[in-house]
Amino acid sequence: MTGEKRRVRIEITDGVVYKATDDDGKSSDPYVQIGECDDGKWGKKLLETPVQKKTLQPKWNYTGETIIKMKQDIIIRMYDQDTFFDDYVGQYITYYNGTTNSMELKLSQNGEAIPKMVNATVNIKFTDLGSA
Ligand SMILES: [Ca+2]
Repeated sequence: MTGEKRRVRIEITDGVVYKATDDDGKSSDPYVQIGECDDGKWGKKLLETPVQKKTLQPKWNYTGETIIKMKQDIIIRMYDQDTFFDDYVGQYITYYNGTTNSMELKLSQNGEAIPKMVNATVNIKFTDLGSA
């Protein structure tokens, strides 16, 4: 049912960054955040991976648990960690449908389902752990 709170395990295994954002033009320090999406905007942060240093093929092998409402829009977004201001890489906007699901997300500037320009990909698995 829409709005029902579900406990969810989220595994963020790895990904690819297509455009290096570090000053040397060769690498990035990527990490991924997942948050609630309210009216197309970033809302409450739910999870965040550690940073993978100096790589365009990050392997986070991260597992976290959170609570997401059914049909709640969520944003999966990637940043490159920098000393002062982290660079935004891209995002994907979807919603939680209550099923166990592995997918490769294509992250873009605006997070649309079929982006014209893909900035990065992220492999992610949602496992539904029941009502919360
Ligand atoms: Ca960096």
